[in-house]
Amino acid sequence: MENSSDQDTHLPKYLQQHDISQDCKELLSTLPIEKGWLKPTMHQYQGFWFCPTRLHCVLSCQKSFQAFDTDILLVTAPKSGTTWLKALTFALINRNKYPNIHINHPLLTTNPHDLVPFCDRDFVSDFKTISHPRLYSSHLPYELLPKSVKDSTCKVIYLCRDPKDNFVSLWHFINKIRPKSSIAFPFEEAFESFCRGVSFFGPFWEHVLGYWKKSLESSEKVMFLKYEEMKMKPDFYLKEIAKFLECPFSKEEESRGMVDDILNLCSFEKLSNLEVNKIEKTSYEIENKFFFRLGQVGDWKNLLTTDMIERINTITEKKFVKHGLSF
Ligand code: PAP
Repeated sequence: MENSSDQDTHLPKYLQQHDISQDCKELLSTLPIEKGWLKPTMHQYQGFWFCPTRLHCVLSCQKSFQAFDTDILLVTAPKSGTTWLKALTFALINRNKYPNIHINHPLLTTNPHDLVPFCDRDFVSDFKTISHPRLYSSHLPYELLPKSVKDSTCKVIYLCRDPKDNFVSLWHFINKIRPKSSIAFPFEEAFESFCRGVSFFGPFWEHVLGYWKKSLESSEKVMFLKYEEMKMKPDFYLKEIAKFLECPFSKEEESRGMVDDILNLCSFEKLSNLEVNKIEKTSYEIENKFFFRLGQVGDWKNLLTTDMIERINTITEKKFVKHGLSF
């Protein structure tokens, strides 16, 4: 078996540990620590869990990222539908720029993750060249967003997903990107970790609640969406997103079939079958195909035991019901 630094070189670059700043290393040594899903450790910073490399990026984002009032920020807990939301919003706000959606649209040749960067990971390199209004994303909990994001009038769209599907999707994804030589995190152990809140940017429930509460308080700032509802009524929600971003579809656009065109372009079936998403990698070296698995609601029924379902449902009810939120 290889040691952990040998395994590091088989991970995407952004998960390799040698670039972590001295400040971050010092901070890491003071934080609560748990066994990681992918890397040996995860660390709890201001109530949320991170692997060391991402915490390094999060700290520099918090320190230096400057939001503009016109920015659009897409936020998800990992595996809640980030790729889909990125595609939809990119296509929506650029619909005048690329009217010929079936022929020369960037989504036909570029993975949504390379069109919409993460401010908590990529901003140092990419954010100077991004055109306005800037569209970018984050997995950060509301509490940890850079101050300028909270203070500005920029718009935040949050997409969440049933924690059971979120866990199952995360489990599959981690196993795909894990170096082949590394020891897998056993399913039961991963479930245990997830339920105790120890998952990327978790606790999952606190992540969701932060944005849910903010959306109730300030609905012009934060739009709160559920993956399951979007799957059921995608046209309704795409139009709602357009209204939220103050670029509603005109009657003429609707009658031209613009809403359906965008939904078709961004559908799981279309995106997952594009050459770019079958054989290429993102700029941060993850195979694009790993972001497309099933794209359905309810796959948890195939993996979770009755006890697991009861456990996770109980946590969800306990945490969410008193805030008027349910799945
Ligand atoms: P990320 O947070 O790491 O970027 P994210 O896109 O949220 O990943 O997670 C991928 C999930 O979204 C996968 O779910 P699954 O494992 O349950 O299948 C993936 O299949 C699903 N997904 C990707 N693209 C789409 C799409 N266009 N429509 C619906 N679901 C999608």
